[in-house]
Amino acid sequence: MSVTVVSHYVRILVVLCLVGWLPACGARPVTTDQALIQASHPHDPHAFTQGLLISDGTLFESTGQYGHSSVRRVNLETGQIEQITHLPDYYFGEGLALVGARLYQLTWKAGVALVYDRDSLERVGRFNYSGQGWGLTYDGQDLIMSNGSATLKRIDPNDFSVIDTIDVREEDRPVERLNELEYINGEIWANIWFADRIVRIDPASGQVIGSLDARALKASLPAGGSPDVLNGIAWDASTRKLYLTGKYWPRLFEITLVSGDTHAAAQQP
Ligand SMILES: [Ca+2]
Repeated sequence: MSVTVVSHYVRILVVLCLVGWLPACGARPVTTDQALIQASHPHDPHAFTQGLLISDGTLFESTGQYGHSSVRRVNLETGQIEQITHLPDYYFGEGLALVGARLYQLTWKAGVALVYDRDSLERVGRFNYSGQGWGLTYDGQDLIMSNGSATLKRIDPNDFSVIDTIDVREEDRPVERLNELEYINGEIWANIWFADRIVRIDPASGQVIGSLDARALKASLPAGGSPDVLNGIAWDASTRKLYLTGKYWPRLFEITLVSGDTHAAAQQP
């Protein structure tokens, strides 16, 4: 191969890398934003939060642990539980998503997705799935489900069949331990289990396009209790407000992002 031809191919590879068509070239540094607290609200410190979402200004939450799992409707401002359905002791509640008037709740290793009426929280159906169920969200067409690995599944909400998978990578490395999920403005946001960190994922490529350092939130919790890891992202599409909490956290935080290179803990008194 002549030098001219090699040079030609190198130029093509560089162009493909620049437009992101070659995954192996996608090792671009990911910008990490910080969480700036705008407000905080009471949150049940006994709730082992596994799923969180907001619809019409109301918080819906799934909690885990055998014997303590539930799905609940919660007042966003006061943290008061307005309605609750307890799960049988053999279910460990996990991710939660809303599709129309139906709530879908995963049950970790049981392989059962429970379906509830959104208003009454009465069970109206169930589906089976294979493997573990961790986080769940809805993009307006498909459910998106995590299982603790670096691979998300696209799920048909009509029969819970797997439509497709999304391999999540950050700078060419798989991102393991993807947990609670939220679909926000065309992106999938995912808690990383035990990292107090959230990654923002491009659903089409699986590439991490940004991240959020949320360690300042746990540090600002009042003393006492036994707060566990960050796990709960809820986006209120009507007010465009973002809420985060964690397992056994006594507060639910409304936050905004402080972009980029601000590495100091960004929080208001
Ligand atoms: Ca969520």
